[in-house]
Amino acid sequence: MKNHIRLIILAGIFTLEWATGPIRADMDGMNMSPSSTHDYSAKGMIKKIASDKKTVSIQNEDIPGYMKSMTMDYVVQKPTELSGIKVGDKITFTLEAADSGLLAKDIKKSN
Ligand SMILES: [Cu+2]
Repeated sequence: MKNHIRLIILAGIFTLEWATGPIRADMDGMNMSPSSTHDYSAKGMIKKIASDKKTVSIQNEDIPGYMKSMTMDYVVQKPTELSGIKVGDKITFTLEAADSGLLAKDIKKSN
């Protein structure tokens, strides 16, 4: 969801609206704790790869305690990890959630 990164950045500003209104509904099931970096092991499917391989869109399976299954854009830590991987492939990856946004690392093809 494209709103996700923006929500992280603006979480502090929109805390009230986010807790009570329509913005929260957009990312229901997602725990966006501010001011910390966390790694989550994740599984998913590649939905889109930028031509420079620096960003990727991944439909993730549920990540307990963080977010439900959804498709989101990630910055790729090491674009070389995407060689041999194409749209539609199932992968495992580590999702690093930081204040600055979402990073996908340790991307590996799975079965
Ligand atoms: Cu999300």
